[in-house]
Amino acid sequence: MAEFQEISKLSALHPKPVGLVLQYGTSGFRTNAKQLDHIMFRMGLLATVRSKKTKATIGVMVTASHNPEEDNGVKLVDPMGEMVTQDWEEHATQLANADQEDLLTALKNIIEKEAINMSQEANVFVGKDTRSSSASLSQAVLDGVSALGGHSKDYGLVTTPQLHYMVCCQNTQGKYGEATVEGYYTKFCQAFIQLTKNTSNRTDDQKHLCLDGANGIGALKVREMESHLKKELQISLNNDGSKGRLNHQCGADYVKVQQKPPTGIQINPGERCCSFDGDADRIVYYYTDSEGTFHLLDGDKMATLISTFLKELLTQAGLDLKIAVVQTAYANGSSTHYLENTMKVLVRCTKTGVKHLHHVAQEFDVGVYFEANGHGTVLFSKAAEEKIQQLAEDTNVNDERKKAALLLRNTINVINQTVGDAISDMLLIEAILAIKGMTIQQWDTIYTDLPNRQLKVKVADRRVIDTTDAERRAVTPAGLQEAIDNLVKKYKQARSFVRPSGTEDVVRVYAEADTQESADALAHEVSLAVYRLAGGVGDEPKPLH
Ligand code: 16G
Ligand code: MG
Repeated sequence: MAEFQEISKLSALHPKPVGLVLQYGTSGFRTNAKQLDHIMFRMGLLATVRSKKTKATIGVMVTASHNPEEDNGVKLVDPMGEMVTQDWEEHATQLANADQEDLLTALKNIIEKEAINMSQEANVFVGKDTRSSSASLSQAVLDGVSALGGHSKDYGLVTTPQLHYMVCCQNTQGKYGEATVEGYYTKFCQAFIQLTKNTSNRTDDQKHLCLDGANGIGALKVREMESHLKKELQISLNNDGSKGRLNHQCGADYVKVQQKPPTGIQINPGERCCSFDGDADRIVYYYTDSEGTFHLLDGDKMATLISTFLKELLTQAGLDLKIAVVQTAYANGSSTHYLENTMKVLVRCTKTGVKHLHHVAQEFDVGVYFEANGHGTVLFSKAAEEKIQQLAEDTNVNDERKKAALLLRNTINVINQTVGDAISDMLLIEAILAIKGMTIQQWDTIYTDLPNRQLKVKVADRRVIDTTDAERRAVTPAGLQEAIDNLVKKYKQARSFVRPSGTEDVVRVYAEADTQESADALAHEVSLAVYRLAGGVGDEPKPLH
């Protein structure tokens, strides 16, 4: 076939370095940008084939999120804006690792296995972040698409969630919104303005938000969006990319991991601040108090605020819809306790990685999902959306129910349901705080986080650790879980688990307890157990104090 000849010719321009093996990991391929040109070309091919298979538009996003500037990566977006399915992740790995001369065979294998009709039209949307390597890498994706005769649309610089949104808009024939950045701003900002319009006594102080854009794409896009907010949200944008380096001592990951404010930002006591990550699909909030102590409000705090707000509205609206919060093992024990025992909200725990949370959230009428690190959104079932819509239009309901239904409808519209979205999450949180007339300090005191510690342990092969129960228990190596159980028993309100990282060659250790000293000591002792029982390499882990 003609198209295969074209591939042979073009793939020679995007050769695979001999011996390089990469895996489609938790969020796609990610490594030093210099190693990715062939991967991009091949993902262009794969996205085209996936488009033919699903008879829908597929997205390809070039980004390495919170990684350093010199890295890059790529992830595929499925028709409804969700992450590509697991079996196609395997196809991606196969195609990426085929030797240059075996590429056609690998591609044909996928086509055959998936029974693809190659005469079907294909359509691929491509987006990229602000990394200097992203321009040529996204061109390689486009080359891959055209090598197979697919149509492509290059959105250029967009956030990851914006690309997810475009794909969903396109495949729902505009029902989700218009597939342009302008359409994105209009949809989400209009909903925000509707939500906050009856909170007229907001002062300029309350409307003010300090934002750390991680020197990345999120900053650029917030600047573009600002006029749509009609001063109802006044953002002072820091780390906007004009000076600092991407993700360098700033951004959501830095703030969460370091538990301190980013550099390049002047924070006044009590001021509400937030940080995006490098592709704007993660957000965390924070403030410093009058004593200069830093307070982080992470994904768990956001999930709690959002689910409380939604549960109250559902009650006021008299709608019997099933709401749940989906978390991972990293969720602070206090948040889970508060949600289950005070809020009486159903909580489900699942494996790390957005796609797992997204999947579980789909089981409920209203599924609020957040990772502690700030990845998350809310999903509404079709039935839930319809019920809310009907109530909002019903002329025979009392004012309280009506008001709640209208707020719920606008809440749905301010949320990017395709994937966690820092911009949309920010608008949602800002709207809730405005409606509730709540300060960030008041939000923070809903519950108090248990002190916790995360550590990494280097082992010869992290795959020796196998986990179960949403990564909360280790099945192998033998004796490890028993050792952890015995260590946990020594401390109050303690919990600990270990899991192999999906993005780094390490084993991650998490511990929480009633005091920071206990959490630190427990994390260290568990690290030692991992080192001894799971083939630690290098020096033995040292105590933190
Ligand atoms: C990826 C995931 C993130 C997860 C992290 C865990 C997506 C879009 N991103 O960044 O959700 O928290 O991996 O990393 O799914 P780890 O396996 O190294 O701990
Ligand atoms: Mg990200």
